Amino acid sequence: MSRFWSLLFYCVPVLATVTFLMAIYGVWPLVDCAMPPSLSTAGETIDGLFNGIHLLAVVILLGTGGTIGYVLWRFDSRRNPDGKAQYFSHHTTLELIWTLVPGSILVFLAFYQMNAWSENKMVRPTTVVDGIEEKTGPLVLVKAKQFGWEFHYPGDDGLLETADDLYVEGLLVVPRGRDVVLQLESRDVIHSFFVPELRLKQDVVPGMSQFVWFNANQTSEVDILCTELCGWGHYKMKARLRIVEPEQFTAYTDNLKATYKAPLASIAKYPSASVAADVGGTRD
Ligand SMILES: [Cu+2]
Repeated sequence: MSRFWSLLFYCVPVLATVTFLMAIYGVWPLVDCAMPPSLSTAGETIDGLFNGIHLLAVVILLGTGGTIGYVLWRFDSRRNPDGKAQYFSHHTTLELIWTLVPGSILVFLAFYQMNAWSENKMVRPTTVVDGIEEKTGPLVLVKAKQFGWEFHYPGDDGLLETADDLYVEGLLVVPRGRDVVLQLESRDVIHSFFVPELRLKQDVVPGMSQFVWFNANQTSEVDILCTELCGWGHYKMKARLRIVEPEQFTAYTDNLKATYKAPLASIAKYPSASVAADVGGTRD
């Protein structure tokens, strides 16, 4: 009976590894269970790191799991009815090995991924303005709230967080082939901005302005998800990301400005509506 239990428990890591590998390589029935194809110029680097670290973990798991499996099978009570376990309190050489080997792997990974981390998380892309290189300003201000996303674009002044900002709920439109910087803010609780196709994920914390950036290498339309359990409606906190050609993006923002102003223009035609305009204030 002890052999049965040993095998049963041993199945857990084996099944975990097998299903994980099946998902990564898209083996039926786990097709399309892993990350979707990348739409970001950083995708190759990030996926390379992910797959490399994953492969390393599989090799370590097979090594340690294989050793445990062999010991369970080779030295069980049925094969060794008179066997007695050897007792020793510690083993310096073994302890050095299992400290130094994982330690050096982690130190290696820390240095190996440093450039990818700094390019994607620490050092914001720059733009040259009047001969001076400066940090690229945010293209869109993203405001997360229970349970949706607002995307604020600059108005005619080209600046965010001014009175003529325009905002759209649930749809983020950005240009392809350009460094896009987003400013993330929350209106209430902690949310998390996640676009799997861009390999981009960032917690959105109330009271903080955070910047994330990407460069999309093709046009597409994908989901934006919240990956922080932010309340009862967390499951429905979604939006769409539409990546368009740069000229389509300009047309989109121009159109946004034009349609946004339209109601005020029509209000001006009707004298009685001017009261409403006074109460509501001007919007630009
Ligand atoms: Cu949320």
